[in-house]
Amino acid sequence: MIMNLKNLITADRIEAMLQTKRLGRPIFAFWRIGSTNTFARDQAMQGAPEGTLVIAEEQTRGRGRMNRSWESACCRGLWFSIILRPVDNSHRAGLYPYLVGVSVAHTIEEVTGLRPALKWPNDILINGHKCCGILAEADFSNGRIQYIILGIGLNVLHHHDDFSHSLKHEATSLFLETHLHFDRVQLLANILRKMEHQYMVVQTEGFEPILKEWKQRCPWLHKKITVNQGDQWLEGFFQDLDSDGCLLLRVPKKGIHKIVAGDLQN
Ligand code: BT5
Repeated sequence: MIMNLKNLITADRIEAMLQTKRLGRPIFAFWRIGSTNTFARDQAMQGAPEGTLVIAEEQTRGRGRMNRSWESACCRGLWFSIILRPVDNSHRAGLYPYLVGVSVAHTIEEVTGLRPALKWPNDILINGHKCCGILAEADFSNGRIQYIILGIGLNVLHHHDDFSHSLKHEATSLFLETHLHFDRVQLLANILRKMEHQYMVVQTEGFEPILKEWKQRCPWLHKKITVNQGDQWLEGFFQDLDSDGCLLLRVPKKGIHKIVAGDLQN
């Protein structure tokens, strides 16, 4: 694909399109970086304010959960991290990925007309293929949340050949699903606006509305599922999410298991 230079991600273009008060201010925009989450964490440790955005056209060491890697092809996606510093510590850090999931799903639906599925804990799928992953990392030192880094990877302009062989059949992009060339900066501005709105909802109403919407967008809820926890596989029914964002798995004859981390199999 030939990239139109006008569509590259730059701090100036982001600033011109932002409609937020806090999220996306200030902006660190890179051509290439190891991982936006790692850079954001270093900035947060040095006192960077809430709302700080770190974004890059390419990541050479993009990270997923549990030391997995995240493919971040140059100029194809949105690879970015946001620093939050929630003041009310009853707000549980583990719930923020749900805020991101709902915000990104909303935005995708708005621009594509497709309804993405949210898969526990924090994948976004279109037609059964993963188009977005979320990596949240928090520092809880001195008895409170010092910062949360919300890392978001969204495949936007990828053609099949932009994915590695192993991902070709499991990943997708907005382009592959719609054949439309989205302006990634406009998309970013829309996502940040939604995230800021949801963050305000959390501050006034807590996470309940977000968890409610997340569940409406999760086709696995109330279905039979298998959860992989490393060397353990658990089979049961996806009963609910609890108020901490843990998955409640009802295992016949064994009751409810509370799952904090794992992967849901199809
Ligand atoms: C995630 O982990 O899905 C979280 C990904 C977060 C990436 C963002 S990009 C900006 C920020 N900076 C970072 O360094 N990271 C964040 P997990 O649930 O563990 O899924 C990882 C798995 O997704 C991999 O093992 C692959 O199977 C698959 N995968 C990797 N790259 C992908 C891609 N581009 N699209 C779809 N699936 C991918």
